[in-house]
Amino acid sequence: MSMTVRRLTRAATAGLVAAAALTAAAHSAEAADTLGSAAAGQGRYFGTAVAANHLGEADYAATLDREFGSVTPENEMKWDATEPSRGTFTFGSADRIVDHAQSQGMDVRGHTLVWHSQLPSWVSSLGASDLRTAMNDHINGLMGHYKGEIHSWDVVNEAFQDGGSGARRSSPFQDKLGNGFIEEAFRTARAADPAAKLCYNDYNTDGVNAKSNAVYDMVEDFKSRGVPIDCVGFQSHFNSNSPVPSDYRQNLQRFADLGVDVQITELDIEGSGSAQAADYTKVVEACLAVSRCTGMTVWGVTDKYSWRSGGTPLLFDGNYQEKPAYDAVLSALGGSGDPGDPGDPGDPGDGTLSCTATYTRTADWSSGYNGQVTITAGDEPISSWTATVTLPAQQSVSSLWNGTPTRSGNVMTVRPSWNGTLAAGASTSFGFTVAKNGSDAAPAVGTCTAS
Ligand code: G2I
Repeated sequence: MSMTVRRLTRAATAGLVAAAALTAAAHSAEAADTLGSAAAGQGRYFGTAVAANHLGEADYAATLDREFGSVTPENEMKWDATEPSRGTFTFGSADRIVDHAQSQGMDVRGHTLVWHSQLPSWVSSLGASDLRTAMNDHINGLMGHYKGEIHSWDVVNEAFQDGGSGARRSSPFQDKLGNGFIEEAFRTARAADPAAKLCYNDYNTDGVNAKSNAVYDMVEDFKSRGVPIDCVGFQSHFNSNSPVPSDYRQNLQRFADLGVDVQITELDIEGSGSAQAADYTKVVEACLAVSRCTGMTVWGVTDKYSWRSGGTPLLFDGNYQEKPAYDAVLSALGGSGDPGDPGDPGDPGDGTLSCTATYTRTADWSSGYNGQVTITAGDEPISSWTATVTLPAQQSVSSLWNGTPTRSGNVMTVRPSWNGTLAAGASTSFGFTVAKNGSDAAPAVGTCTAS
């Protein structure tokens, strides 16, 4: 799509955005807060990563449109998606997301311009001088296409190595252009769209450590020499191996003190129930405690489409029900839930019996693993539940506890043993041991039904 056409699209959608705002205002007297509205009340945005191919799913779009004020295309703006061969730009999927966001009055984060991953092989095979030109052309191509339409761009992503060294990561850009490639990318980006905030984005930089120190030194150097940088993104992918750091707030604050905004850009936390909810609370509270922490983005709408779906790391389960983590985030943002909201566990309900099932891997060894499925009743008490677990073809279950399985091929239907009765919002779980037989893939947990 040409620049002109994109501008027309923006103008045409302005009317729709105004109409959506009116509808929202008309509902506000009785409606609960949403993540986006509660965050806006704190002067922050609350966003999510979005995949273009799910926008046609009604529940996905409804949840996205209701709850979030900002979107980040999960893969659609990456180099392999936007410039698969040199000089040929393809914006179809990214345009769908940007158009959808604009029709809902949402901001868009651009992710990402210069990254070693999802990089087409034609880029990696260029010599230094060609690579420099290609990098700048790519930045100009994307930022030009979306000029004036992107709130913040992740200009450079993940340029530092993991581990203790604080060194730069080896990549075609680093290896052929040297340290200066990051600075050059930011200077090119500033000229391409002066209105966009320019961010450096990375993971395992959420606490104070050698990697975040190295990024800190770079930002300090950029600020002292006038290299244009406006923000630092902290991806914040957490699980038991990489928990929310105790010095998270302190780390965000020290970057903010350098004179840049900080943003939580790809938040997800593996787990379930109250432990996951408590971790989400820590993250939201850390951001709210830092005045230059301008917003948070979770890395997906629903657990079922997460890049770590087995770890159920998001705020909505696979049936788009609000998880305890959702309630925790909303409350940390100062919002209040709707007492009639069937997604709020523990709320008085409308008589509909429901339950959700979430899966976690609780132990892992070379030939097998233990899985656990947590069943949580909806907003009415239930006396029984049924959940299905579909195993990858090679795998087999050797034992199962706290549930009664019936098996059909690789699908197990599990009903309660002693634990069918659950109060509204209460949970139980069953566990099982699996022989991998060469496949380490996660099982799929189907819809929970309650009676
Ligand atoms: O890995 C998690 C994130 C770490 N920070 C940068 C982010 O850009 C990154 O996102 C993930 C996406 O969530 C995944 O969806 O980046 C992955 C690739 O590096 C994405 O996975 C890819 C798969 O590897 C491909 O096989 C698939 O074709 O998603 C592609 C599109 O569905």
